[in-house]
Amino acid sequence: KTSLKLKLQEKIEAFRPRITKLNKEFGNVQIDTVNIGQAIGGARDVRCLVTDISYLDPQEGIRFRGKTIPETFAALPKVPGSDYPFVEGFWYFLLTGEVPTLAQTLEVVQDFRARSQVPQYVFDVLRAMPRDTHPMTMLSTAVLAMQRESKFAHRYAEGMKKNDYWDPMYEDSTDLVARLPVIAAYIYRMKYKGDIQIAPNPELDMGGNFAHMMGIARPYDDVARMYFILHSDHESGNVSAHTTHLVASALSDAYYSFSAGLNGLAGPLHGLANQEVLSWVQGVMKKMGGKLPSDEELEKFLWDTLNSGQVVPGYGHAVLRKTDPRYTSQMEFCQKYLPDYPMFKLVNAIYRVAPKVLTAHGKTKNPWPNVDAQSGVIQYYYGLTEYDFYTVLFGVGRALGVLANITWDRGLGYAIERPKSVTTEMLEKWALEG
Ligand code: FAM
Repeated sequence: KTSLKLKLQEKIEAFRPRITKLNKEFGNVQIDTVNIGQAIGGARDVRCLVTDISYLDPQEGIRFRGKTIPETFAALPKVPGSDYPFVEGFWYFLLTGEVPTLAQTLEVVQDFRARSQVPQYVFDVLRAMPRDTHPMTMLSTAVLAMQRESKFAHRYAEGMKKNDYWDPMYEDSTDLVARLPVIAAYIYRMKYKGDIQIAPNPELDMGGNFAHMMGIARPYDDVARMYFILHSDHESGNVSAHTTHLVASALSDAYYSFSAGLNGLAGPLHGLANQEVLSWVQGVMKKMGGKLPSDEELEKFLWDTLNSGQVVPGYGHAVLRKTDPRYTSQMEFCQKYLPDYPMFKLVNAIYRVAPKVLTAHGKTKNPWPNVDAQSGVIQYYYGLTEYDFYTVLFGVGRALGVLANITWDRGLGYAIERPKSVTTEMLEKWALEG
C-alpha cells in the first residue's frame, strides 16, 4: 500500500464517527427549507449534499480542502523546472486533506505510472466509432468500456463488508485518473493529428506526459498541470460532480459513475461552454477580419447573441456572484505568458464589456466570467486549436475532484441518493394555501 492509501485509510476511519454522530444525534436539525421556485428551478441553493473535498463560496469562489487556488498552487510540491505543482500531489491533497512531501508525491507519480496501461479493446472501441464523433462522446464511451476492469464490481460480487467499499473504489478511481490522460491524448491524435500516436514517456509526471503524448512543446506541460488542477472540483452540486456522486450512490463503480458525470459535463450550459467560448470569440474575430472590435462593436456582438436567444458562453454561474477565481488565475497566466496575444486582448475586452451588457439585459444573477471564459484562449495559443476537444481537457481535470468525492462517499457509507418529487397539482394546492 502506498503512503497515500495508508493515509487515506487513517483519515476515513478517523472521520467516520463525526458522520455517525451527526446522523444519530443531530439528524433532525434543519439546515434549509425548499420552496416552489427551487423545486421547479433546478434546486438552486438547496443545501442537501455533503462533501469535504471542496467548498464554493458565492463571493470568494472555490477552496480545495480549505485552500484557495493561489494557496493550493503555492503549497504543493512543484515539478523541477516548472512553475506549477505535480497533479499527483494534488490528488494526494484532495484525498487526504494534507499537503504531501515531495517524496510522497513522487510515490504517487510512480503509482500512476504503474496503473496507466489502457487495455487495447478500449482503443478498438474508439476506432470503431465514426471519426467525426464528438471527442466527449468518445471519452465517455472509453470510460464505460473499461467498466470490465472495475475492482469494486468484482469485490462487490464476491461479497464485501460495507466498511471496505472505499478500498476498491479508491483503486478504480486511481486507475481511472492515471489512464484518462492516455485515453484523451489518443482521441486527440486519432481525430486531429492523422492518427499518429505518441507513446507515453515513463520518465514524466502526469502533466508532462500528457503534453508529450499530445505532441505539444513546453510550457504546455505546465498548462496541463494548471488546467487539470483548476478544473478538478467545484463542490458537489454542479452537474458533473452531482451526477458522478448520484450514480455511485447506487454502488455503481467509478467507471459507470464517471462516464455518467462526463455526459453531464458535455452539456452546453456546463463544461461544453469552454469550447462554445472559443467558437464565439472566433466568430467575432472572423466578422472583424482579424481586427480587434471597439468596445461599442463588442457590445453589439453581445446583444446580437442575446437577442438571438442564446447565452453568452463563459459568463454567469449558478452559485458564484463575482468573477470566478479560476478565471483570474488563468488571466494571470496569460498576462505572464501571452500578454500581447490578440485573442487574449479580445477576452479582456469581453471582460470589460459583457458584465455591463448582461446587467442591462437584466436576467443573469451573475454577470461575471466563470472558468470557461479564459481557458480556451490558453489552449489555442499553445497550438491546441481544435476547440471541439476542450471539454475533454475539462473532463480529465474534473475526474480528480469527482473521483476523490465518490471514494470518500463510500468511505463514509453515504446512502443511495433519493430526493422526493411532487406533482404540479400538489404545488398549486400549496400555492393557494400560501
Ligand atoms: N448569457 C445569457 N443569459 C444568461 C447567462 C449568460 N451568460 N447566464 C444566465 N443567463 C440567464 C439564464 O439563462 C436565465 O434565463 P431564463 O430565465 O430565460 O432561463 C436567467 O439568466 C437566470 O439565470 P441564473 O439564475 O443567473 O443562472 P442559472 O443558475 O440558471 O445558470 C449558468 C447558470 C452557468 C448555466 C448560466 O449562467 C449560463 O447559461 N451561462 C452561460 C453558459 C456557461 O458559461 N456555462 C458554464 C458554467 C461553468 F461554471 C461550468 O460549468 N463550466
